Amino acid sequence: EGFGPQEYTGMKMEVVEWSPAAKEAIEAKVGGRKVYLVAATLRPETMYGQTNCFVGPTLKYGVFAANEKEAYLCTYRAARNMTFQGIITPRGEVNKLAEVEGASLIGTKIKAPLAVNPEVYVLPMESVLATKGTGVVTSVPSDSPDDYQTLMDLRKKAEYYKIDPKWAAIDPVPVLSTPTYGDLSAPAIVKQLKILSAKDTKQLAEAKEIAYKEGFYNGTMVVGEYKGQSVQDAKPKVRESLINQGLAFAYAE
Ligand code: A2H
Repeated sequence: EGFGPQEYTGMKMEVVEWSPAAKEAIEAKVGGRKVYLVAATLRPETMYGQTNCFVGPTLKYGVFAANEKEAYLCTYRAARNMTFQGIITPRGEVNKLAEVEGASLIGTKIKAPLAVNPEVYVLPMESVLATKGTGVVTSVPSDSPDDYQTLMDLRKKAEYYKIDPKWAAIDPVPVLSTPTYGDLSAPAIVKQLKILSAKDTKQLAEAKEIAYKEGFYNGTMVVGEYKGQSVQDAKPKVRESLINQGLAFAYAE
């Protein structure tokens, strides 16, 4: 990190059904456009295993016109960056149609491109940074220790987090297998490091490092079009295919 630009994949997750609060804040203002939550990920090959999507409950999000037909929900900062990358036109001009706080988005149902579970819900994650990516994080608890532990915390304290348990009901889905950790590496590493809460940030950083290296260098896909291929080979192919199908775009920062 910090050495040149980070090449994300911007996953377009179309809204299927707004939460009541988001509907109130957004629906009448988008001029009939389809709205997509845009999640920035470094692991496009894991999109088969999305089980939900995270927003920062206290962060501010906007809905930005991408063109006549589509609008993207993300932070203002990300939308502005997108205008300089030709993702949103014209260059440097941000057209904000609506704004909403992350907390209001919780419970919104969205499409999860490529995923074994084609529709998933928006949930809160306290550690989402306003200064990175789009402020929207797609959740893959099979391979991301942060996503896994946050999902477990939400399940344990659904009432405290004000979520309907059914929004957090999808279990981790095997995406890739590694010799050391099997096909659900994040849960295995979280257990090995005795992580108990998403607030164990130091151990989670270590878990993230282990999961990333193990998956990238020793992982084999167990699902999808590139099943049986190495993660290293599959990663750029999955990314290109998502972009060619209009389900994602390249986003750098
Ligand atoms: B990754 P880097 Cl399966 N705040 O996607 C906090 N985290 C954010 C974020 C934000 N504003 N925006 C993106 N991210 C997450 C998948 C994934 C990711 C897997 C495994 C590891 C992993 C599914 N979540 O990231 O600091 C996103 O989660 C570990 C590197 O720019 C994004 O990729 O390196 C990653 O952090 C980008 O982090």
